[in-house]
Amino acid sequence: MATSFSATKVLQPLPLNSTRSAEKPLLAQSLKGSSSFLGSSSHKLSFNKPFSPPQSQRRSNAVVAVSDVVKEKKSKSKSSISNLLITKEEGLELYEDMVLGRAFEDMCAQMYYRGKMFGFVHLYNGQEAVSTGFIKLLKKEDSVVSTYRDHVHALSKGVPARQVMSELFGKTTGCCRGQGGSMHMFSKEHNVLGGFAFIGEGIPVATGAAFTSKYRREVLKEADCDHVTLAFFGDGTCNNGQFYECLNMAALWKLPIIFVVENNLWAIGMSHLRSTSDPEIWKKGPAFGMSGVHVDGMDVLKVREVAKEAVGRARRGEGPTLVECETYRFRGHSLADPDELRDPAEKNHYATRDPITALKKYIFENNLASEAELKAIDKKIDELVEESVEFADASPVPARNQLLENVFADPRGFGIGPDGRYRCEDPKFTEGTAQV
Ligand SMILES: Cc1ncc(C[n+]2csc(CCOP(=O)(O)OP(=O)(O)O)c2C)c(N)n1
Ligand SMILES: [Mg+2]
Repeated sequence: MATSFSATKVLQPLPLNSTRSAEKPLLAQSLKGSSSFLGSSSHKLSFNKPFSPPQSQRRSNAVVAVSDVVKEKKSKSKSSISNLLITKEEGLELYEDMVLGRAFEDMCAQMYYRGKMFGFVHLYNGQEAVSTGFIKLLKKEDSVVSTYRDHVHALSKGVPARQVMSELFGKTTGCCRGQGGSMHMFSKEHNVLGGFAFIGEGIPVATGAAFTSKYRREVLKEADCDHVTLAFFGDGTCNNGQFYECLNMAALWKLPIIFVVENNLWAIGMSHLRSTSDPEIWKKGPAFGMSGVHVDGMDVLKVREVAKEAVGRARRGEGPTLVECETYRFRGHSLADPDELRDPAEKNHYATRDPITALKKYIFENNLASEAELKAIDKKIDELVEESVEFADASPVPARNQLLENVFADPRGFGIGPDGRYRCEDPKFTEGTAQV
């Protein structure tokens, strides 16, 4: 839909014979970019200044609200049905997925503080429009690669809530049999190729998955193999070398991959604008010969329009896309983070842009569904999430001898002693011995 792209900034790769000299000097571009892009309040290191909405207003030419897109469409045609960005069924599917993500994460917070989960737990609240907007367009065979903030990506891709919750509880019924935990969601069946604790670690895995699809189609002649891969990662991760290496390879080999940057403006307590020379991440796509797109990541309909274009390009064999979704996390970096570094005014500003509220508004304004219908979805999801907790709680913990499974290709010599038994079966195993 042509109008939807008024909601975004899109850069196509430069033609081979063009040079940067035809453009504005890079430094000027970057300075201009940093003064007119992104809504973080701390880029001038003015942590205590009141949050200034003009930042986001100044870039509102590029990122407009869904309601504006709709208004624009309405003025061109009188048929309201054909103007809509989604059908009723699509609207309800998107709503349900976002509500599931939110309710699941809220429940995780409760369970974490009750001591049901171990290690770090990073929640996705506020970013739901990105996961839903992209993943709900995928086929089952398509792959998703996530980060440590991975529960909701797994849910959107169809991993049952009870399997994700059980994994968080470290139980055998979890999607990794309780061996992965919060940061390592994986499901072969759903082509969720992992959450990763090290930042940037998933990007080469995603690039490899995309290479596999291309190899199967072009070398093994599996003509129907048009699978695409989505790699999700954050703004802070874009300052990591693996990101650039993979952009290069993906563009070079025209891989069916979409690099989805969830720019929530912060990397733990480090402001994106303070740590990145050119904060407009989407511009890095054309530098490698691929399209770069910036989209309002608090608006699921705009994300979905951008995703359609990028997924279509990948499926047609026309190569990768770099999409920067500008979003915000509503909670601290992890549940162990007191979240005292971010300006409350900034947090309040983004709270007013809640992606679930925005979709609800769109649904009501366009008479796609009634309040009762949405409430029924809320209730269904609450029950589903409650059930996932009951299931996880009642599930068994793994046996001790599962500890080293899937850690080494052949655990003999590492985890298995000369008697053929797992060393971890020795009651003294957890006391820490140099032999293991
Ligand atoms: C290789 C590596 N270096 C450092 C860290 C520590 N670390 C954990 S999260 C994080 C910030 C990442 O921020 P971003 O990519 O913006 O993702 P977000 O948490 O905002 O989703 C860092 C530096 C890590 N996990 N891995
Ligand atoms: Mg971030």
